[in-house]
Amino acid sequence: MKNSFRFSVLLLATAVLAGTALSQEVSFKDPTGDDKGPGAYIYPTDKVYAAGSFDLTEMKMKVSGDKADFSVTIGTKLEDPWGMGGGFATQMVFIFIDTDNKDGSGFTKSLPGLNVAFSPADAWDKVVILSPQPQNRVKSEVETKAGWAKDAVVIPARTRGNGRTISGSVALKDLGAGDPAKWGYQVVMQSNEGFPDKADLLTRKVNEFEGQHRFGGGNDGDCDPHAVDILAGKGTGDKSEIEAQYKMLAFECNADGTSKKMATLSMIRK
Ligand SMILES: [Ca+2]
Ligand SMILES: [Ca+2]
Ligand SMILES: [Ca+2]
Repeated sequence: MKNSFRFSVLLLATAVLAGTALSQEVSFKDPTGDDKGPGAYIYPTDKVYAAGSFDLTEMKMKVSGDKADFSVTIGTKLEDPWGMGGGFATQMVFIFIDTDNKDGSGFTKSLPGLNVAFSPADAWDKVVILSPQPQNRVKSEVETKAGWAKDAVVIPARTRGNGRTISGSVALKDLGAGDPAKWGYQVVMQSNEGFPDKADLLTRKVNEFEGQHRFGGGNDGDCDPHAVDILAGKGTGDKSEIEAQYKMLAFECNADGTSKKMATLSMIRK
């Protein structure tokens, strides 16, 4: 009797310890008003692209047990004007993660349609895609257009928009081993394009001039980052992160629209 009592106390203590170790949150904030890519991007003209729709304000990853719950908050209330069924429609979010912190380990190129690179020190190992498209559609786009990355792409079974927040859960093991608090993160805010260019992964283009469904302020070629908002600096939401973002997304094009200097992203770390 005495022994079995001691055993259950031990068991309880272990469960409490494991509980604290396995429940943790990583979060970053982003300033408002910087949903302009490298500084001059303009939203498409159709009214579905409401002001603030691509203004990242926060990214949270909450680990509980074997799950990682991601939530990304933007500058306005989410709407579903295209009837996607998940409470949002125009946004698409890429959360790149450097899980091993090893210089040169991972990918320095990003996914097709984003037109950004990562520095070798911040090469990414996994990317979580939050899209209003069904998981199978995103998966098949990845297989067709980015087969090289298919084992690194993690897509929640269901991604929902509610209020100003887009959220989705994935299995922690799909992100890798190690301590999520020590990983590097970068968030790229894009727009869900149901009829993408043949090489683009459901992403909306940025052109020189904005159109009904095209961002403006960039280049008609693929030398401009197709990224409307990203994390920068220490990811605290400080106003200085606006300039840091514009600097990180700076790009140069050749006359024919090919890249002279590609925007190169770094990871944000706690
Ligand atoms: Ca922002
Ligand atoms: Ca472009
Ligand atoms: Ca930003």
